[in-house]
Amino acid sequence: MATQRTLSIIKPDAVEGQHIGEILAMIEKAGLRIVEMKMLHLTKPQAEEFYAIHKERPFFGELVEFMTRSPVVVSVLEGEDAVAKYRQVMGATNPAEAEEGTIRKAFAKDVGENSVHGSDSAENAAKEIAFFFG
Ligand code: D4T
Repeated sequence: MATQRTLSIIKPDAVEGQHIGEILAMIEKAGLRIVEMKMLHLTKPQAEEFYAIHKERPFFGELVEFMTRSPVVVSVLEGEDAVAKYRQVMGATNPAEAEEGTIRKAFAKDVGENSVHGSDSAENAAKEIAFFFG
């Protein structure tokens, strides 16, 4: 597998819970390199655009409200097979199904407030990185 880049978001619940440092440590321990990073407070239009693929889903309104509740930490991670590797580090979308040792097992409350986002393909990673970092 070649070197890839993926986009990570540490979501409002994890920032509010003061888990930024622990999550970044888990990312680095997995062998992923943080090559860009910033903290920002998403606006409603930004959150709606980022999650546009989910706009017909029943949870869309809640998702946008949650993602704009307080600041997030956005970063670009680089490494061998980074997209799949970071999704392993994150754990399942529903923390009740997340494996021991994953970020969501450690910090996430439920499927809505699930602490982190990671791109789900190399193609989406490129789009999401461009969305935040140009
Ligand atoms: P993200 O996109 O945040 O990395 O999450 P996943 O890739 O793991 O999960 P997803 O695309 O299926 O969901 C996107 C986003 O919507 C929230 N969500 C999801 C929710 O609030 N209720 C739900 O029932 C589902 C399925 C959580 C993540």
